[in-house]
Amino acid sequence: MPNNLFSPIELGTLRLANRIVMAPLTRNRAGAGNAPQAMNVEYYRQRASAGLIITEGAQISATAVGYLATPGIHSAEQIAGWKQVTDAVHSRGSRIFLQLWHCGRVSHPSLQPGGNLPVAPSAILPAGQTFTPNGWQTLVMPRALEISELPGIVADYRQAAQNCVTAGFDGVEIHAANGYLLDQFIRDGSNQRTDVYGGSLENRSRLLLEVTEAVTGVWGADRVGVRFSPINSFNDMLDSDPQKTFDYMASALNTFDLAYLHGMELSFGQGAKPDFDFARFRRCFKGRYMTNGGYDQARAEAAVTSGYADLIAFGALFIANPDLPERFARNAPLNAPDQSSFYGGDEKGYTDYPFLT
Ligand code: 8OZ
Repeated sequence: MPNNLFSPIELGTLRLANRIVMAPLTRNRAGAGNAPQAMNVEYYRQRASAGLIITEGAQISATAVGYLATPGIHSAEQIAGWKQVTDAVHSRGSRIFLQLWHCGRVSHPSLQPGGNLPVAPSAILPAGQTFTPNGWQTLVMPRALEISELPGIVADYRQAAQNCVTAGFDGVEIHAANGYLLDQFIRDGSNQRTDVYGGSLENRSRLLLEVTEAVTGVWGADRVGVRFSPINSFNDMLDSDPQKTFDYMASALNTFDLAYLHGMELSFGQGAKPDFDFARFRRCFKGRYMTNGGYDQARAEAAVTSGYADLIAFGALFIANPDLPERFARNAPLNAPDQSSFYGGDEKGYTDYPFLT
């Protein structure tokens, strides 16, 4: 019998009840000090029939922030807030990884400590906007990181990973997708460095691999996943040869024996969508593959039964259907996601989607 969406799966010593994953989803509803608050606890608790929950991106440091009201994982109150979340998810028997996030150039001085410029591999102005205390703001020219600052960024990832242990998580996902800092180093449209962090693929992978080394040093490799988005032009991202770049990145991770590689297979940016062979990319990675990007139940089942993917992450469907696995199992109708309440706001469009009766 081939596996299906409801087959349990082991990630190292971690047993997941099914292969239905709640995708990482920015919702901009953190509380004071960017700490998770009661409604966030309820939101994740409601969705704990997923085999695995990956949290929304959480800032690894105060400078890693890129948007208003996104949670961090660097202060005591943030760690305490996340502990409430992990306790709630564990009380329902599910598992939860935190997504480690550094936004890099996708930020704004109004969000940064001291009103400083956001940081990036290179001083290249990205087209785009972010949501700040003063509403939507156009992105600004970032400051290129000095090579001497990079060990500090790796140390911030290490400390954030350690904070995830304290907060009771089961593991972490390194966000290297969607145009944020690690992706900015990987793709050559945003990285024009002339030091050992730019130029060749080996150099462009360096920060990712140093971060992965640091984070797996805290957690063990089998509790760490990495997320890429090879064709996503969101946040003004571009690469001159995405297939070569991301086949290289996927292969480079093989030395770690990670829990999974996570491929976000869509583009939600304005730029051109390059040709890309995801099956080839997936084969470059020798471990478990999690796929994401507009999957419905039928496509997800096909991806698992064919062996293409081991896990499927659902985003919008999990926003709108807190009991998504049960709905799939019963072939029940799905609630439609309300886009207008995705980012920011209160319980409306967050914890008030109905369960099956
Ligand atoms: C949408 C809006 C804000 C952030 C990502 C964290 O794309 C995000 C994000 C998505 O990974």
